[in-house]
Amino acid sequence: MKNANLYSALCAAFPSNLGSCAVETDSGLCYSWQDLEEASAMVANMLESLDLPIGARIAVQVEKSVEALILYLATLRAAMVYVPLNTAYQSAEMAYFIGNATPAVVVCTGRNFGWLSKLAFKAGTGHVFTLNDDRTGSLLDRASQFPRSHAVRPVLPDALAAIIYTSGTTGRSKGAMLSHGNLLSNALVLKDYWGWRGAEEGGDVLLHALPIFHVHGLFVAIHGALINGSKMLWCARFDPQVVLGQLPRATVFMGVPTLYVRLLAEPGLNQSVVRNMRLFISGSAPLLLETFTQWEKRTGHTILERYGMSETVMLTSNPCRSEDGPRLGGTVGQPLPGVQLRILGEAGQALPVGAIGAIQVKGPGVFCGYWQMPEKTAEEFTPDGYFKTGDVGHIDAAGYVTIVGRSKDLIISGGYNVYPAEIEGYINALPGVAESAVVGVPDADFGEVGIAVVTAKSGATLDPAGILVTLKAMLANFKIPKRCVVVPELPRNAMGKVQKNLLRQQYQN
Ligand code: MLC
Ligand code: AMP
Repeated sequence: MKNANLYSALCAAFPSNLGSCAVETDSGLCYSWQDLEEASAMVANMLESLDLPIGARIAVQVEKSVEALILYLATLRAAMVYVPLNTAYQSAEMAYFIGNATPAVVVCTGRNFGWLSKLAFKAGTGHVFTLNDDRTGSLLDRASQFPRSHAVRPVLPDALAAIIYTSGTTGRSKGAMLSHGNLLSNALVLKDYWGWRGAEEGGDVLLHALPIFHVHGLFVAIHGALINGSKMLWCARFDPQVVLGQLPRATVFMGVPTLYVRLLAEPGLNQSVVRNMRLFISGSAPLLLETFTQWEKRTGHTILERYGMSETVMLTSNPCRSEDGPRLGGTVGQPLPGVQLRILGEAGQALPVGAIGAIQVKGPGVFCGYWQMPEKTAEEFTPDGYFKTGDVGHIDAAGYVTIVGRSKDLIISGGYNVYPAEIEGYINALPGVAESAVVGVPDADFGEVGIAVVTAKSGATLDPAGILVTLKAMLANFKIPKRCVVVPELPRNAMGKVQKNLLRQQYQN
């Protein structure tokens, strides 16, 4: 069997000088390529010693650290399935993910061990380890007793590498299953398309400031650097001042639009700070034309905007090389090599150039389905094998795609997805609430934020601030609507459906 393990491909690209720095943290620590190889070998050996079946899920909710990256690499090496979870998730959300993924191993911060281990053991998880962002925890203690060498387990391309939870339109999250083949093909395409420079061409250096529990920070950014043997400057969290301080040492930066908005607010952002930069990439949410233009004016660099999803990894990109065409603000560029993208009308007919319709895609990065949800998977694919993205847009004669909206009821806030149906479910269950509608409105910092519009049961009095406080105790902080208003009734159309477009207009300021 030809080995298609993603780790083998990443490792094969490590530079010949394994002692050189692979990851430098913002606290000044340097991890060499050899450190990544040996530490991931130790953790992989430890995972294998647990006698888990191939494909066992390793669910991870930890703060960003290089050790968390090592755990991801170890999971790949051991042919187990990595299930990263946002650190903002609270107990009810975690109970759902653990119940759905049924992980054999859960790794959490020491701070959360008490409640999370109880929850995991109850759901049948056999092992719960801790991993903190200061290189402590039972995971590393255990792994330190294992050998520093490890034979990567060979896998076929369709073997699962990760399950990424994306919220569902009906409220419950769905786990998108991504294979080694999905992730490797996308990493290789982006390596070429974005012109990553190997060490012999001066070498790219990636400034990594995104969280590592979603596709953008974990796959696009990390795979990009590793498969090119490029060093990463690692920021534990996004702090514009720290990023500005590191920019002169970097050549590539990836961010969601909010990161660019916040950097633009820094007086210290100027052409001198970005003098060594080669490429600024934006994605995960729409980049406003205003941000694109201001960035060009202030820095002299044209942001490259790309488009992707948890279910598909990256789908389209503006060109990197000028000979491939200009980077057009407001567009997400052209389909990447290997991606077939089409725009369909409401009756399922192919639309002409420029017409707005549903975006559907096919390609090597498109996932293997939703974990244990065959009906949902079937619903999201067309009979001829295209995935329905839920995004709405058009494509021009030169092949540039523009996203104009979404058919899915989704708010993207600072690059995180918030599904109104989930929040409405929680609000509707509160005492005195008759019904609610959560809508997204424009926001200068997060791009879009949620507003909750609520009606009371007859005779009940609601306290909008109290509703938000209650929600905060139950849900991840980024899901909490930024405002709550109580109204006598929600606007409805003739079919009785709540007219969210009217609410969006009414509350947009
Ligand atoms: C934090 N808050 C948010 C928020 N992030 N609210 C809405 N949307 C968000 N994204 C809350 C906080 O809980 C806090 O509330 C208040 O807003 C202000 O917080 P902050 O200190 O300003 O937030 P900060 O910690 O700085 O985080 C902002 C951020 C972060 C932009 C750095 O959200 C972030 O890292 N976003 C990147 C998300 C990402 O990587 N997405 C990729 C998905 S992959 P309170 O009440 O507690 O004070 C994908 C596919 C693809 O989409 O194509 O890439
Ligand atoms: P996620 O489920 O977190 O992977 O989010 C995927 C969604 O993010 C896509 O379906 C799009 O709606 C959105 N998205 C990603 N990149 C862009 C972009 N460059 N412009 C607009 N929307 C984007």
